Amino acid sequence: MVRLTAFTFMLIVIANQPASAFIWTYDSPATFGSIYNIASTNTFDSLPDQKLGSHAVFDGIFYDIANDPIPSLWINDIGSLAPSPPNVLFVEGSLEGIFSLTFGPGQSVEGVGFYTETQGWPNSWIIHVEAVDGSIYQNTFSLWLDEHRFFGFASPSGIKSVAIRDQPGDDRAISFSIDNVMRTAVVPEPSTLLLAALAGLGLVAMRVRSKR
Ligand SMILES: [Ca+2]
Repeated sequence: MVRLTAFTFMLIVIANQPASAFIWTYDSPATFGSIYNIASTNTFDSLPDQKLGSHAVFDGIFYDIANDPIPSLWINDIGSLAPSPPNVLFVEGSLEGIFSLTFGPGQSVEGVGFYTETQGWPNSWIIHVEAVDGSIYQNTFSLWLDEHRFFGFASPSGIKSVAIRDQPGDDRAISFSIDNVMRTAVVPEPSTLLLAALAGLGLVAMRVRSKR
């Protein structure tokens, strides 16, 4: 009965929210992959070992480390226990560094998912996700040495960015890898679509005027 009441309450809360004000989270890649139409999955395994610097783009995903004096992204085989060995995208940053996944200016995806994995030592991080409609999901997570965990996020309005930074207080720099990055199609944000539509209307108006 208590459970039913809680469920009913939850339904009422959901019913009162705008339909798009959500970020759904998934901890199983199988579930995530069965719900969403996955357009690309990057295992990083076909890429040679290399240092990428503070910015890289793969499969329409922009990987970046900001606010960091010595940022580095690497493709390497440091993740021996990675979900798809040998290679991972390894993120090496300082305490202040913020690692992010975005999809280009004015672009979003319905869903994005990936594994995180530790290298070297256990640590804690803050993960921060923003949707196009302004919804925010934020949480902390910890991983043991060589443990990996899947994170999937989706929003009807579109996921705009996923950022990971160090959890203050544990005095350890961001140092982790990500692997098997899945995403749905990259689409322009609604505001971008509106601007494009307005620009299109403007062109039509100009053509009509020039014909007169
Ligand atoms: Ca891999």
